[in-house]
Formats: sequence, C-alpha cells, structure tokens
Amino acid sequence: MKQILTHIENHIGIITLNNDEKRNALTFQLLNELIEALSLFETLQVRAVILRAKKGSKVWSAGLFIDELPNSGEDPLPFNHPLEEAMRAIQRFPAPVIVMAEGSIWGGACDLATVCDIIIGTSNTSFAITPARLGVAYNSSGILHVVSVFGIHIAKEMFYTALPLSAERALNIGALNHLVPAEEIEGFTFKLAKRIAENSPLSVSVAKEQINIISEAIPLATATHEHINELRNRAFKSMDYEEGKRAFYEKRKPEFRGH
Ligand code: LCV
Repeated sequence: MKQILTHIENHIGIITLNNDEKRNALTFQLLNELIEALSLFETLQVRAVILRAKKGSKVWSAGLFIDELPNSGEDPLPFNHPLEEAMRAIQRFPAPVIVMAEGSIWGGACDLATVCDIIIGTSNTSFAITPARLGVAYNSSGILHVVSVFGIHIAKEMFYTALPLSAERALNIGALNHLVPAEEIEGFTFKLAKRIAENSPLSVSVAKEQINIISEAIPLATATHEHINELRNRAFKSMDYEEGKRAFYEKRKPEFRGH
C-alpha cells in the first residue's frame, strides 16, 4: 500500500501522509515515496508543495518508525538515512514546501517540518523532538534545524524534556507561520499556495535557495566535527539507547541509567 498519496492541481503538488494506523510514522518506504514524489513534482514544475496528513488528523506524524531504528552501536541517523535524504530533497526542491500541520508532530517528523519552508497549524498542532525519550543522540544537522527554527533556549527545552511544544508557543516564536481554526486550515493553506504559484517561480526558487544558503553558513573546524561524532557515538552505543526502544514497545516509562 502506498504510504503517501499525491496529486497536482493548479501547479500545486499535494502529498498526503497515508499511514494512519501507524500514526504516519516515517518508515523507509514512506520517506522514499516522499523523495520520489518530489522528483516527479520537480519534473512537472509544480510551483508549491503542500505536505499534509489526512483532514482532521490528531497526529501529523509520530516520527521515525521505531521498528526500523538500528540496534545499539549503529548511528540511528547516518548521512544517507532516508529521513536525511528526504530533508535534503525538500531543501533542494525548487519551490516552497508548505506543511499543513494538523495534529502532533514527533521526533524525526519535527526535524522534517523544520526544513520545510512554511508551517501552518491549528490549536491541536504541537512539536516534540524526542531523542531523550529513546536514548538517541540526534545528529548535528537536525539539531541545527531545530535551533534555527525554534531558537536556542526553546530548542534546548525541547531536546531536554522531549515534551510537545504547543501551537501557541510555536506561533509566538515564529516557528509556526500561521495558526488558524481547524475548519479553515485547508482553505487557508491552499490559498497561500495558490498565491505563491501565481508569482514568478524563478524568483521564488532563487529566494528559497539564497535564504537556505545564507541561513546555514556556519563554519566548523574539522576537529569540532570529530568531537561531535565522538559524543554521538557515546550515546548510540549506550544501554540507554536499547532501553528507550524496549520501553516504547512495552508501553512503559524508560528507566535510563546514563550509560
Ligand atoms: C513505530 C509507532 C510509532 C513510531 N514508530 O496511538 O527524534 S528521535 O531521535 O526520537 C527519532 C529516533 C524518532 O523520530 O523516534 C520516534 C519518536 N516518536 C515518538 O516518540 C512518538 C511515539 N508514538 C507515540 O507517542 C504515540 O503513538 C502518539 C502520541 C504519536 C499517538 O498515540 P495514540 O495513542 O494515538 P498509539 O500509540 O496507540 O499508536 C498507534 C500504533 O502506531 C504505532 C504504535 O506502536 C501503535 O501500533 P500498534 O497498533 O501495532 O500497537 N506507532 C506510533 N508511533 N514512531 N510505531
């Protein structure tokens, strides 16, 4: 079964997450289908993309599919992970990707939403980044995404507590572009996408690429990269990492021991 549904109307490409029974968890299959959809949309020169869950969803996406997390000792978010590939595909996509964010957004899906261009939510939208719940050490690019969208203090609180950030707080800090009533979000999102699609696609595309380049320009010494890798190795080789996954399946609170 396809885990995303796609269609195009008036130069707007719509991608609907279609894995409700697993709360739209980001499986390798779903992520690869997302990458394929963006490639097709680029060929068809769509001028805006809407990335959404089904109307009225309580969960936009539950984040990475925990069954597909590697065993202890392996990096859970390597450079070539389908989530990383999907995020780079979104950043490279030559038109704005708009998140129609109905429902809670968890973990890797929160990271994915931060690399999109515009996020529109309702009062039941929330954002949680959850590595601390699973004993995972998130990767640097993901941390940078969250810090750049939510700000360093809110990002720290999100990483430390793994608690959802409400739509109101996200709107106050500019992480959410618009917070609209649930019954209006579909019309509002399509109207914004239509407005973008009526503008010069070249000008919009160049603006997107320039903003992405300028906002990511942070020089890091090689030794700093190596230090970060050593830190992350310590976490994903830990017993805590295994405990996080086990606790999820046993539907209990994890008991982390710090090693
Ligand atoms: C596999 C799932 C999932 C799921 N994977 O429905 O950012 S990091 O570092 O953490 C990164 C590694 C990452 O993204 O990890 C995943 C982080 N995600 C989470 O911690 C959220 C885990 N999910 C939940 O807390 C709940 O499912 C929410 C609150 C999203 C929805 O709760 P609700 O009561 O509506 P269920 O929990 O009953 O889930 C329905 C089915 O989806 C599966 C879950 O195991 C259940 O399957 P069964 O019906 O077979 O029991 N499911 C949900 N999330 N991320 N499977």
